[in-house]
Amino acid sequence: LTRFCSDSYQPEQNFITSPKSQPKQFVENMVKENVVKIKFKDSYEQETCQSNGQCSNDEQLYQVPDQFSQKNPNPSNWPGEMGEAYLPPPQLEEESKRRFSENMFDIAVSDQIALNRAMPDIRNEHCKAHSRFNGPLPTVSIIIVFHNEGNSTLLRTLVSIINRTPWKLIHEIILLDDASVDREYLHEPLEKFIQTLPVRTILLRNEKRLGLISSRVKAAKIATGETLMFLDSHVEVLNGWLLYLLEEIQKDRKTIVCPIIDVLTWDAFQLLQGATDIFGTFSWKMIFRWSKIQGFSLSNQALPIQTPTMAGGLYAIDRLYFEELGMYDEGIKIWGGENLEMSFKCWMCGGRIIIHPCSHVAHVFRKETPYKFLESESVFVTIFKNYKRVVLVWLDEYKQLIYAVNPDIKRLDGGDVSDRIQLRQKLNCTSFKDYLKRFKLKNFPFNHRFIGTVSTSNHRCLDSMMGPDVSKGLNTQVSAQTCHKDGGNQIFLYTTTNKIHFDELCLEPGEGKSTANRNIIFTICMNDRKEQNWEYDEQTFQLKNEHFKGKCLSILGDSNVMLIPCDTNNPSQRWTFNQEVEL
Ligand code: LR7
Ligand code: MN
Repeated sequence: LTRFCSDSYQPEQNFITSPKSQPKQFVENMVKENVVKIKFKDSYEQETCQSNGQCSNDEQLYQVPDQFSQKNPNPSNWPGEMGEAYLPPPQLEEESKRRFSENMFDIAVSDQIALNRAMPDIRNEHCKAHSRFNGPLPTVSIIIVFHNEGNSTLLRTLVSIINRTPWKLIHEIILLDDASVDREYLHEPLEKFIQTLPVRTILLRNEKRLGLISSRVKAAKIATGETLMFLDSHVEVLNGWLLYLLEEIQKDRKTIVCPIIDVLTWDAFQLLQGATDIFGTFSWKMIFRWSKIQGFSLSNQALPIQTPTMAGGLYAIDRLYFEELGMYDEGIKIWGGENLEMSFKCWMCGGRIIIHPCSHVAHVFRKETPYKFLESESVFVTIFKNYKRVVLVWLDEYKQLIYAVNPDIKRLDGGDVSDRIQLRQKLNCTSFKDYLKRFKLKNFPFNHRFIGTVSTSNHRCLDSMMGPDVSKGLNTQVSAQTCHKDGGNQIFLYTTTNKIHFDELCLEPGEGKSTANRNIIFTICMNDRKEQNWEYDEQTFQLKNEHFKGKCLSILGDSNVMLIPCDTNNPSQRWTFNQEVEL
């Protein structure tokens, strides 16, 4: 067995790992003069060591460090150790409430948790069996952009990186302060803090706020590592996280690799394991979504999973490949949609995106966004303009569907995208349809029969009555409303396999006694589920359920959409599809 020596860098004797203290005070006590903004890796060099204590400078071997070999682990009763929940005790409640809105997570709780708290090794057995890597693996520039980040959350991000990553792989860490306001601890204390890190760390500041996207581009332009690793500024990386990611890039440089995103709760900083049987998709409203893999098997849990889209915050990419792909569209302001731009671009132009189930990074999920976007417009306007750019450049004819469902995206002007269209031409990319064909995304079929409103002869339209988060619409009832001609929730899609979709959900009769009429609800679409299949009778205009023979889709009363016995005389069973989107 080999493991990393901690002789040259002893976390236990150093403030980085020092416990419960208030980080700000802490840093000031521990670090003396000399404010420099760049710390070059010099005297500290991690080495691989034999269990007999003999160290070798084997450049080729990387091993997932065994965190329990730490000489002096923190007492197990310290707050948050092993990712346990820590809720504010009575004496902390006041501070906890008062400061909550600074970050929209409980910074008072975070401050009580050691920067080097131990975390469980949540890798599965298949991953644990793969813990030695023969290199050389590419080096990495870790890029962390932050705006008004909490102190202890940012420092814990850094300490977790130092404690759980072979330093020889870290070419540098680039921190970019995106014009944070009134946060003294992000100035001198942070500058002093990074001096103590055993890897080269660069701290840059934006004079004016650029937003996450332009900031990442700015950082990437000065990065010199072979790969880039983007992280949010409130994460804790877990054992082995980076090795699995870099190995995939080593195998194929046109690969974007994402870790599993585990959850740190905003109230208790508790570690909750992220699902490993999921992939990314996106909704008709251009919102990133997770989807479960059907029939996921245990045997392949150490193998990466291809994902059509990524969440965007945490991923590794070859630095020159990032450049080849045109980095990000800097017309995208603050953030939003950039993850889809990167996803479409990568897949449509010869690359691939994977999630590695062995790589775990825990991310603090906030209660809500604590900061403003642009002064001049609302968050939604900024985000929809961003989406508009992505739609114009990448979605081809499918943009009509997005526009129909979200007229704001159609209406808003995202600015000039000609340089991004040129990029797409230069990269020689395939069509959006080919991308859909490859993944067979259920909500974006490529050979469907119809997209538009579905109305009865008495001018009532099917309506989903859904908010922006379609997943919240699962198991809710389908409604009938006056046809309003504004698209949105009245846009449905009818497939060649007789399913009626709203986005990723399908219409299906809900539970009920066999004799009773059933409400129609939204459920997860499943190929072989006959209850979801509706045969359209072009003579009678009825929609006949394939499972419940002799029953038809109908409106009862004003707005109840129900399954009732078919009756050709009933005008509420006579449906018309009004094609509104031509694909
Ligand atoms: O103006 C800004 N400048 C910044 O530097 C606004 C934000 N930021 C920083 C901020 O400090 C943070 O480090 O940008 C990062 C992301 O902002 P968050 O943490 O407020 O938002 P989020 O966690 O919801 O971010 C997710 O969605 C964004 C929009 O597309 C980005 O893609 C983020 O990178 C993304 N984060 C993740 O994917 C982590 C996992 C969450 C999920 C799913
Ligand atoms: Mn975040």
